[in-house]
Amino acid sequence: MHRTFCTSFMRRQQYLDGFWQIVQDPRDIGFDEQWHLAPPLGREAWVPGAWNTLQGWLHYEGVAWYSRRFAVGACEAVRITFGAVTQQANVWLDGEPVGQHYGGWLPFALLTQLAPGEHLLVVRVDNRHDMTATIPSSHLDWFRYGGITRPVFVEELGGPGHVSAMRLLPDWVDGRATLKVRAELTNVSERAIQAPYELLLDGRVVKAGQARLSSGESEVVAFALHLDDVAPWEPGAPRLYTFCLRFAGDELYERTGFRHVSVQRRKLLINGKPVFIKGVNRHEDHPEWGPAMPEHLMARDLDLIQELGANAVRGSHYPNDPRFLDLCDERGILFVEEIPLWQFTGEQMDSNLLTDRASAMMWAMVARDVNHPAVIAWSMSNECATDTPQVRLAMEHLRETVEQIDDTRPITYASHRAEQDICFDLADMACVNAYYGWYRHDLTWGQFLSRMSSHVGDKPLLVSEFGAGALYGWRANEGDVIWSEEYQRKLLLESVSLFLTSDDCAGFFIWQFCDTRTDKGDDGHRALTRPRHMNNKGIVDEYRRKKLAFDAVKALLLGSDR
Ligand code: ADA
Repeated sequence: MHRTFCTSFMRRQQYLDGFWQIVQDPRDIGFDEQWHLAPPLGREAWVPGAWNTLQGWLHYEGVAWYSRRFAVGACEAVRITFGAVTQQANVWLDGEPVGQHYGGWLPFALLTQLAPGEHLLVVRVDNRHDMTATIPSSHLDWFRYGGITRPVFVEELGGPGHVSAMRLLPDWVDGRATLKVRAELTNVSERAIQAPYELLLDGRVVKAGQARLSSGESEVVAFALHLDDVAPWEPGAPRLYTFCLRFAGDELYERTGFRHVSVQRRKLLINGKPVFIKGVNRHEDHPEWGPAMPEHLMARDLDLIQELGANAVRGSHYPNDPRFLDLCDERGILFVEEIPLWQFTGEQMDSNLLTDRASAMMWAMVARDVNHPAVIAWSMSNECATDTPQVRLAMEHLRETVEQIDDTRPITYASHRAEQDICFDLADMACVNAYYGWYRHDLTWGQFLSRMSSHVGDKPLLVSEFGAGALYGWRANEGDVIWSEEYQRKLLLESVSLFLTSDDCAGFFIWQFCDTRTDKGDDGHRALTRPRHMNNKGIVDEYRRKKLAFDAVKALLLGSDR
């Protein structure tokens, strides 16, 4: 998969970045007309990309077919990884179905045999949203992008072995590094094999074993290690280690760092030291690129986030591009990662399909990102009806799902149900979204925090969203003029100052880092509170131009000893 480091020197790797053919299928006739054999001619679209950034396609929601040719050389097997297709993907190779996947921000991989030479790859993408079967639903405050939004990656495997997955679960206990490893080894050849595998750290073998596999068979190897001479990963000193697993003609590199995340008496601790979260919420969004931002723009966002004096990002509201997480690992930025279960009601969640889809997303997200030291917590949902038994049941499933893979990180969700919430016992830290001074004026922030703090007891309490809309360049010298940069600055200064000094608060995430495109909403209603069809609560605008609040919050954060 596409990372900031090379994942294998033994495989021949190519990205299918570039222009693909794309054609709309608004009546969804492509299946019947067998477009998978050769879709009709359409136009060119850049992959990775969202089709909404094509001229004339901004609001297209429906089915579209992508196609392109690519070539491979002689090899035992070919692995094709899609970083993300938003939302439903069906894939054909040379007219044959090879796979399908649901879920817009998570990867899927296909393993196949291909003759040397050119092949036709066809992908049907469906980004329709509704209120009963899709996650997210059609009720949203961000944009319903569609397309092949993350890189497509082709790897030629020499075989006979293949390291098809490797999960590293790092921890730092009593000053020593521990690592749980779970790897999947596959035989991609047509004969049985018996071969050694080895795990290397900086060229040194730290674990070795044997696997015996019949043709096409996979085996999971799992073991735990203690490692000496290893330094911890810390926000100010993010030491990373790269592990290589080799098996029968294949290798896979993964990177991790060792640290222990815990919660204790209202505090979040990393390696036993309390850390106060000074964070921003960030959508993956840019006017020209949509969610498919190139890596240098991700890095530039982090430059700004670090300049602000922040130490954390909430990847609201979906699994982020793995390269963004790699950059966070490298820079020591903490990250809270979430599945796109956004504002679902109890009635909606009373559905096996949605609960299963949410659990599958949770599983895939944790499995994909468990190795990132920057990820310090998993978030199960945002602003769902956590005051209802149906959502509680779904949250119980989600928590169990995480625990099957990872027992080292706090689990949380963002609540806007305040004292009516009945799920806080399922969270290791309590995250609350509230917009005092913007949507609500019935309490002060101090009153709200002290109420919530008694409600959640000993758990760390984080304000996972707060903020105010400001239109870049809209200035008002006097009075509380909403939408002005001054009003946003005032609101953020007051709330951040309080959070930085309150014993009730373990941290905060400003809503939001940058202005983002948003959905027109039910009957166009949301657009009435979203000038420019944007969520304007960014402290920088969509082109990352700083609003007044940026420097003001920066001065506060840099001057704080928290
Ligand atoms: C909610 C939601 C965010 C955004 C925000 C807002 O809290 O979680 O996604 O919609 O409100 O701007 O109103």
